[in-house]
Amino acid sequence: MLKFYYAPGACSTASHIGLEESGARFDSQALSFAKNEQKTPEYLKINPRGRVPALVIDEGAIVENTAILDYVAAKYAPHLMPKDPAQRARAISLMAWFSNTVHPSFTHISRPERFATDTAVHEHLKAVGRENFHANLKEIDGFLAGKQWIMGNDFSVVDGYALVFYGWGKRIGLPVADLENYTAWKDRMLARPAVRRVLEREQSVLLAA
Ligand SMILES: N[C@@H](CCC(=O)N[C@@H](CS)C(=O)NCC(=O)O)C(=O)O
Repeated sequence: MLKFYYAPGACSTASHIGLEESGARFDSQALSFAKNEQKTPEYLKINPRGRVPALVIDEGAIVENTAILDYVAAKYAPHLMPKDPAQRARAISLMAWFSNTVHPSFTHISRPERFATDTAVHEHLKAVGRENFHANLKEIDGFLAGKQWIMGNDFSVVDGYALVFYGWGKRIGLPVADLENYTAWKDRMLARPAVRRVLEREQSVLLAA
């Protein structure tokens, strides 16, 4: 049985949605960041970096959303990743950008101490992070223009990843409703039963008015 570790509202929602959409059977365990449960000796054996998500399979633990999502699609639900090699490369490219650029722009807002020990510059880092994160949301909005799903006509694991950032934007009070393509797509996401199950389990801000 697969075991999935996540924290409600964290980037692990991406893998959570991929798993739920895949139809695979999995056990899940929510970790509380408020209680620092991602740093317990038990969890550090699973992911020594002390981060979520982690998916434990027979062969050991897989960490990083991009890897978990590719694995889940390959093993349980091939329709959740594009088959065409060029489209598949674009899907991985987008997830890599989410992980290496979009997510860290938000981390500057939520954890400025990771980027500078001088507390005097933390407010500045947060302000720059906010601008960069908002610019990234606008880029995603542009990317979704004229599309049903982020890769085009077919829903994929990349969609679940993109939903994380809309929720974070809403959480910090960015004017996400002004992002017309992203907002219309978010509504399509919320109409998917598997996505709703995950958001309800995580008590997501996306379900709040
Ligand atoms: N690139 C990684 C990022 C993992 C990550 O940074 N997760 C955050 C939650 S969004 C975390 O576990 N933070 C806990 C901490 O920093 O203590 C991925 O996509 O899986």
